[in-house]
Amino acid sequence: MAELKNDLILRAAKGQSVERTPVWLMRQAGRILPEYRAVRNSLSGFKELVETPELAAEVTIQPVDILGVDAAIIFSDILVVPEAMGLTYEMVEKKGPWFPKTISSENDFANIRVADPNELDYVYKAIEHTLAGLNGRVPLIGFAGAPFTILCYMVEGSGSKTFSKARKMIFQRPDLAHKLMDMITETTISYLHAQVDAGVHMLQVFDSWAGILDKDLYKAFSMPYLERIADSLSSRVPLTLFAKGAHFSIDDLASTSCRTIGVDWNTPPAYARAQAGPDKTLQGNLDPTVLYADGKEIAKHTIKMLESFGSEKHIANLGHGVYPDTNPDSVKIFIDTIKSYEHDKNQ
Ligand code: 1CP
Repeated sequence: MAELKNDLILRAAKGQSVERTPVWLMRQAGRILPEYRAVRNSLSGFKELVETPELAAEVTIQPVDILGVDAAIIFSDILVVPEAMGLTYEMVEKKGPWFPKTISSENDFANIRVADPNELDYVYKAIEHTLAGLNGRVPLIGFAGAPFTILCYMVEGSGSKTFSKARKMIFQRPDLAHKLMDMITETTISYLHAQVDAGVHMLQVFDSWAGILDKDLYKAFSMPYLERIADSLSSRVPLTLFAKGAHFSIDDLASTSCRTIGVDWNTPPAYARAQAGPDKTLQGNLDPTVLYADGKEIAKHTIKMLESFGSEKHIANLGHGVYPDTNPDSVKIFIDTIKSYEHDKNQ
């Protein structure tokens, strides 16, 4: 594999010193770039792009070329895991994912299985193509959804503001919720190992719906599975846990073997650091809507963020994925402000 020319993000994740803070954006591949839409519009839909390794690699590399980020994230979706387990999804234009079959009772388990990681071969091929195209310019991040967030989609069948069917299962059939998350966890662990085998340099686990639980439920229904994933993978590559909305569980996340904890924009950096302790790297956390402001304002908020996190053990990012109608020039201001910022290391 090509030697990395820019390994800032890996050093920051490991807690080593860096010349400047590294930066990337959640959901940077796709969404905001006209170059992405050109590729996407030439195809039958989202799934064709995800399942065509050459094209997935092309859109993975676009933000590195166009925006100048310090890492690429493989173009895929967290929903490929439930699909490999037996629940196929459809990506409905302008609406989002939809699962014709869901899990609501014991009987529905007949439709699913722990997936053979080879079923996701197209992802590993996309990783190999991406690494060849990157040629060591920046590291490549692999990812998966957290078992709890995947359960939300498998039970609910689509996006939701409340995921009340998933929460209902936790109270009515906690045994089924655990059985399902056990299967998701096993699938996810072998899937992430296969991504590392294919060459990704680091991993992120997205628990996008963590914030619909409280601390006790999160500890009982998400943490054990995140722990298993972190324990199995973090000796191979640095692993980031991003539990959106779960500021109340940063201390629990910090007790796992992950290297980095993602911080959403609602959580003050000083609070996150106090909860996480001194060892972990923190990632985040600019409010994505700041990127709708004018350039001066974007730079001001970005510098405030950099100063709040400090010069070490920080990977700059937004507090959640970049919104689709964000102007790429504004993203560029965010990135360039970070790249040109010099921390006062005497403070
Ligand atoms: O092409 C299209 O127009 C479809 C839009 C799209 C894209 C570009 C979806 C549908 N998924 C993706 C790619 C994707 N998804 C990436 C890789 C590239 C990137 O954008 O950088 C990643 C990392 C994801 C992860 C993902 N998918 C998450 C976790 C991160 C987060 O934003 O919280 C979640 C929750 C999903 C589910 C999903 N996929 C797509 C949509 C619209 C949704 C959300 C559905 C909902 O509202 O519940």
